[in-house]
Amino acid sequence: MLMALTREISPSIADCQLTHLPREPIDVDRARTQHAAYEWALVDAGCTVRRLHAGPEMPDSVFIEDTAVVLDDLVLIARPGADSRRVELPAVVDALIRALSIHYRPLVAIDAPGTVDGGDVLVVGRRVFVGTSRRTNAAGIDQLRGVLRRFDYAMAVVPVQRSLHLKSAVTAVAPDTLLINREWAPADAFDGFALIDVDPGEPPAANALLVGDRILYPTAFRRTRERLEAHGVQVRTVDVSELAKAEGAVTCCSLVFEV
Ligand code: CIR
Repeated sequence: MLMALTREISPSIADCQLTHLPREPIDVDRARTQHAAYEWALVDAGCTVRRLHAGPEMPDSVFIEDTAVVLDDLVLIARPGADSRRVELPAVVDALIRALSIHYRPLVAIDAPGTVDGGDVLVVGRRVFVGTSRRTNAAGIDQLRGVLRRFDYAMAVVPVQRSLHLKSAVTAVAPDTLLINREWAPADAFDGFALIDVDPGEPPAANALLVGDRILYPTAFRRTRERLEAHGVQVRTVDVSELAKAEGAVTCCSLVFEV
């Protein structure tokens, strides 16, 4: 069974972290409506969705992807690079332990001074790509390397430029195909994969969430969507325009895994 953990939009989302975008007013009701539609798209794709509660002390709570990475053989508890986001961890750990209780996987946590944001960890089969963004530091990457080696995953470090996370620059749209903005992540890091480039007029369009036989994908990137469909990718669009003002996209709003 496919499970998706999501998290409520905090009433304080207006105070979210911002790195590359200017602060703009966020319509919280509209963001919540969009988020609910996103959750329905996950249900449509075959997921059982469990939404965690969020309080005002965690403005970025909806971006649950940054708190953990669920792999087939283990669960990695991340340590977000932004201090304000560490308060998000305990409830996610709790929910993961409960969700995975029958299909046990070891939990491994990144420790201080290491930092890793889940948005910097792209898992494709047994290959794991880790972005060196402002949120993921060398100590975090060293810890990850040790852990992944123990579990027999191949790990590669990818420098990220001008984007918040690795997965703002590249994501998987099929088991052997990646969607990429080569200006933000170097294409030669991904040997063996077919690459689809984002449309040059849509730099933030590389973030797609692959769930089963389709991707969830922002309505905003019409031209890149045409490219994806021309390559045979089945696209289910979701409007995430309010969450985009908080520098979020589609992968960041869920943790999707088999239970
Ligand atoms: C942050 O800066 O942490 C949030 N405002 C946005 C996080 C988006 N997460 C992601 O792309 N994985």
